[in-house]
Parts: sequence; C-alpha cells; structure tokens
Amino acid sequence: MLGFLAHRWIIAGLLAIATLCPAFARAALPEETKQQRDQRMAWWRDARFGMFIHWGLYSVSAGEWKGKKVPGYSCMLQQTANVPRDEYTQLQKQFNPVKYDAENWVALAKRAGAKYIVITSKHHDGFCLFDSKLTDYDAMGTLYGRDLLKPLADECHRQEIKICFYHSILDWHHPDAKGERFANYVDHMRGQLRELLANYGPIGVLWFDGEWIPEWTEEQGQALYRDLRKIQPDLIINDRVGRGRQITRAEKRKNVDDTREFAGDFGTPEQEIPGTGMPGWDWETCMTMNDDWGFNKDDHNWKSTGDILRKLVDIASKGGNFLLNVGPTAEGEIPQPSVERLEAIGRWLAVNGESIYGTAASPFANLDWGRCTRKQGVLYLHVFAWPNDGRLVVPGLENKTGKAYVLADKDRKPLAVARPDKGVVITVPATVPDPIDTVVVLEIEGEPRVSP
Ligand code: H79
Repeated sequence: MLGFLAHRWIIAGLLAIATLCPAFARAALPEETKQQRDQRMAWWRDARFGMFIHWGLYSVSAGEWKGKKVPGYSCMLQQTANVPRDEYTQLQKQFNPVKYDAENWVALAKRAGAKYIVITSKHHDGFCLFDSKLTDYDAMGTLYGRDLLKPLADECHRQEIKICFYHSILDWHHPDAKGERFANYVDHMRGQLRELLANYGPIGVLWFDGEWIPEWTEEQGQALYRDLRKIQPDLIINDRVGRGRQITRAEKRKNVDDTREFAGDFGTPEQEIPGTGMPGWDWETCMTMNDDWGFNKDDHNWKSTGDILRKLVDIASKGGNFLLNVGPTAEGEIPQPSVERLEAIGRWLAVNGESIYGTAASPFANLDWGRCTRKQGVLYLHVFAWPNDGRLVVPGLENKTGKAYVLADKDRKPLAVARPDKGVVITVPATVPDPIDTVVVLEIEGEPRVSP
C-alpha cells in the first residue's frame, strides 16, 4: 500500500515538473521516456499510409435531403440542412448495409498498401457503428441489427493491419452534449470509449474530432488521454483529443511562440499538406479522394491516381503520414472510383514501397524535379518531372556515393554517377519509366549532408 502511494506521488511530481518545463512541450504523457514513446510510435511512423473510412447514417442521405443537394460535407448535413434531430434519427431505420463485407474492405486496404484503417465509430451525428450498451442510437437499432465494427476489427487482426477508431467529441444527438449538463455527456462518451477499448482487441489509434466545441477543455483532453492510455498503454491518440490544435492556431495568428504542453501524439492537418511538414512533431494529413468524407452521390470530382500518389510521396518526404479517405455507400460498398485508385496506389507501392515505408524526411529544402525520402545509407529520389537531357541533378549533396539504380528495375542496372564541383549528377534512361513517380535509389555513406 505504501509503495503504491509513493509511486503515485512520484508520478504526480513528474507531472508537475513536466507541466512547468517547456522542454516537455507536446509530450503528452510526461512519465513516458523518449525511448518508450519512440517504441510506441514505431509502427505508426513506419506505416506512412492508412485508410480512413467515413460510414454512418449520412451515407444513407448521401449528400441530399428531401431530394435536394446539400452543399458541403455529407456528414455535416444534419447541421447544414438544419434537419431536426428526430427527423434525422429516422435514417437509422433505413441503414441496412446488406453488401457489407469486412473481409473485402480489409483486403482492399491491404492491396492498396495501407498499414492501418481508421473507421468512424461515431461521427458528429452521434450514431454509433458499434454495439454500445449505452445507447440505442447504434448499429443494433438498424435493420441490419449487428455490430459493424466487430467484423472489421476481427478481419484487421486476422489480416494483420491495425484497426483504429475515429470518435467525435462533438455530438448532435446526445441531449447533454452541450450546455450545463455536459459532464453527463463526458461520462457517457468515456463509457463508450471504454467499450471500444474493451471489445475489439488492441486498437492502433484513437482519432478524435469535434474537439472545438466550447465545452471541451484542454484539461479534459489531457485527463481523457491519460485514462485511455491506462486501458491500452500502447494506444496512439491524435491531437484533437485536446485543444492544442485550436490554441496553437489562435496563438499563431497572434504570433505568440507557444511552448505549452498539449495532449495528443500527432498533428492532424486536414485536406492540406503543410509546406514544410511539422518539424519535430509526428503528423498525419487526412484527405478525401473526391470532395467529401461520407458517401455523396453527386460528388464525382475525383482526384487522379497520379495526384494522390504524389501527395503520398510529398507527405512522406516531409516526414508525415497520409490517411486517405473512402466513403462507402449505405449498402456497404466502397465506390468503384475509390477502389480503382486504391488498387493503382497498391500496384505502385508493391514495387516502390521501400521508398515510402519506414523512411525519414528529405534532407533537401527543395528539389525542382520531385521529392526525396531516405533510409540509413540510401536516398530515394522521387522523380515527378523526368529530365529531358537524361541528367538528374542532386543539388548540394556532399556525401560519398555508391550505386544508383531505378527501384522498379529488377536487375538494378547501375546508373552512372558523376561528381561535378557541387552535388551529384545521375545519368538516367532517356524515356521515363514511370510518368507519375520514378524512384531512383542513390546509395550514400553516412548521414546525408547537403550544402545550401
Ligand atoms: O470527419 C471529417 C469531417 O467531417 C470533419 N473532420 C474530418 C476528418 C470535419 N468536421 N468539421 N469540419 C471537418 C470542418 C469544420 C471546421 C470548423 Fe473549425 C470547426 C471551423 C470552425 C470549427 C476547426 C476548428 C477548424 C477551425 C477551427
């Protein structure tokens, strides 16, 4: 008993010191050493690519209300179209995903080369895709009448891909989710999160959203973060668990250098790739393939495979992850344009994955022909604009170099490497091997050194 108490006091002391010490800024659990954190984050940092799934009652309305297109995101429709709560709730009786096949979804994610799946356990509308004992506004109350997350989680464990849950703090359904009785709602939400961490095996990431509501505080976020990590210590939790994103955004506007500590393990730029990444911080860009998260029958504005692939490379070159979204239909089908794009990305990764998974950010500030990723002893030169004159210039590289070859070339035929006064010039084939991104591998000695 005494030992237990002493242990509590030591942790409390460390917490107090950490909160006062700016060096701990952005380390969400101060009692964790850097080494422990690196270990916990290792799979996620290596993964680089995940599949986001937005699925819920908004997949039934699919971007329209009473036959009219509703502008904006389909998953925001309840708010944007001003749908009364009890009218929106009727969608639950129409949600019947008879074509849902978890094995297929997971197999598609695997084929795409994604290393984790993040699915909406609950979005802003408050509807739960899982069997929650704490509400009837869940999958059990649909015609389908079965837990929709369980088969997906089981398949993820079986096919060895991480299962992760998105959970919205903002909730348009629960009567206490705003106002005086918010504490009741927080108890309810915590109860549901305990269900999610108890019933679906090990969870990779908890991905919060909707943290911007005025009732939610950074203190609540930190407390939640700690309690969730006590249940599954290896859990990774995004920055939207607390208010760090909003506070830093507001402070940045005021040009204040903020060194306060915020809850969460990684930053979450949405629909954007930060120009220079988020140096010194783990981060993940989440993005849609068309213009919507949830299924939208009127949205045909699909990004091209090349565009998406280059975004993945761009993100990797800045040290981030890419969480690419699909919005399945209410019947449970992933739209064909999404399938095609995911499969094309998978074909590229099957050949070039070495240049993405487990890589670190580029040592170059800027490359006019493309991007760079790296691993111990190698640079991966991602050539988007193939040189017309057959000379690929690697500016300012000072390291001693070894072999160079096209990664997709099975024979690894060596390319000539020249060392003019500054940098490196690689002689590449006249015709472009892959117009989207040809990866040229360049072996180097030691850590990359680049002169400006
Ligand atoms: O689930 C997807 C979207 O439905 C959800 N996030 C992704 C992952 C989303 N909900 N709302 N939005 C995106 C846009 C909301 C933007 C705002 Fe704000 C919320 C504007 C003001 C409050 C966040 C906080 C951005 C600026 C401040």
